[in-house]
Amino acid sequence: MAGFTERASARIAERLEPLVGSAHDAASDPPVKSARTTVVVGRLLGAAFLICFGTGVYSHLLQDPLPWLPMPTRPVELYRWTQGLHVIAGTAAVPLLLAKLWTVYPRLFTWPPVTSFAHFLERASIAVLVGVSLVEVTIGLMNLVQWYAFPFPFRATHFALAWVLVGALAIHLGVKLPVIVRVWRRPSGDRADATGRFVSRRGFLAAVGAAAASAVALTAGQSVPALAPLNVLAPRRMGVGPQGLPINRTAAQAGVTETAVARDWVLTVASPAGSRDFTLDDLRALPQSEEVLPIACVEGWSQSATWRGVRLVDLLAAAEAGEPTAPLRIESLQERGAFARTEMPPQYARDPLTLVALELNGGTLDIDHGYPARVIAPGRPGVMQTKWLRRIEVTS
Ligand SMILES: Nc1nc2c(c(=O)[nH]1)N[C@H]1C(S)=C(S)[C@@H](COP(=O)(O)O)O[C@H]1N2
Ligand SMILES: [Mo]
Repeated sequence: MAGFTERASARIAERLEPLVGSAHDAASDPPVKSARTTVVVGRLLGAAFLICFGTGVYSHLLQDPLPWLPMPTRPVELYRWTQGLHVIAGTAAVPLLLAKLWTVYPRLFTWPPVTSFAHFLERASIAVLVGVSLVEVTIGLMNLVQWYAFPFPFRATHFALAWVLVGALAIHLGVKLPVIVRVWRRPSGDRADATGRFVSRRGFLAAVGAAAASAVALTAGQSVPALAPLNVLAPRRMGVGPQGLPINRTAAQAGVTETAVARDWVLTVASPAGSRDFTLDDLRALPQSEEVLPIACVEGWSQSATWRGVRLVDLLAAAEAGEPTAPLRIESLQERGAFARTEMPPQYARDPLTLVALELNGGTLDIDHGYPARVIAPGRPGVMQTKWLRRIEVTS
């Protein structure tokens, strides 16, 4: 099998070579900018982008579910892992992308710009790849620090560009296959450049690796407990916030400081069978359950916490709302904003771990964590864990 793959790629490489023109590992290239360096950095960057793509698609499927593709509620930390990985790989991609561009940038401005149709395809795919990659990592980083200084919606744009990036990456890999295959087969080794200066390829790769590792080490602590002490760059710190848990949007930012503590607050549970209002005392009088579940924010930070409250299935039963078979509509006291309303697919509503939480880490929910009541469900993105509940509707 390995022999076959090797022969096939060698054959493709042979065929493509005349189309692509001279490969750029000419002897005059300094080793630090040799094809080998570019390919090695490219491999890592490609891996980082593919991790980002896979975990990104997963995140979008959770946030915009397809009716025929039910997403899993377990393991409870699954989204914590996938989204933590997404942000870690995206962070590592920044130094890798800069290094990759540095090794090739003189070639980006060669003249004449286009010599053949194959060359045109190659150059067009590279232009798209470079442009889209830079935009993707830039708006991704800006989203981490919640700096929305661009005039387009983040999530839809980040997602659409990801598909463009993966398409351009596939074309790029096809076109560059001869160089990639050649590098794969030839033994490595440093050599001095034409001017006699010795620029070490290994040294360069070590520096790039160290930059990527530091970027990850100084931020990954927002989701990886063991690295928490090193987290000096990420905006959220593990354990820092009311009740030892970070906050994404405060009650003041959501405009609920008065409605959340109003004396006449009730949680309405509605269904085709009718509707029932629960006061906070009513909710406290129902059987209480305690679960350890994470908040896993799309922006990369995540943390486990102990939640206590009414199982959603018990609440629906108390309201005689029946077994959920369609998405629940969940509304917050918050009036504006994308998270004021969310939908919960039925498998989460039926999961016994899903709570209408009234307490967090042993105390009454802090107002910034969603007092009087919030949703907490296993395996879901933080954005769907609606705070300051007002109404839950079972649809059919
Ligand atoms: N009503 C409402 N609920 C919300 C939000 C919000 O802005 N409004 N933010 C969500 C996001 S993005 C996250 S990560 C979690 C954070 O929960 P915490 O602030 O209790 O840690 O709450 C979610 N619930
Ligand atoms: Mo979030």
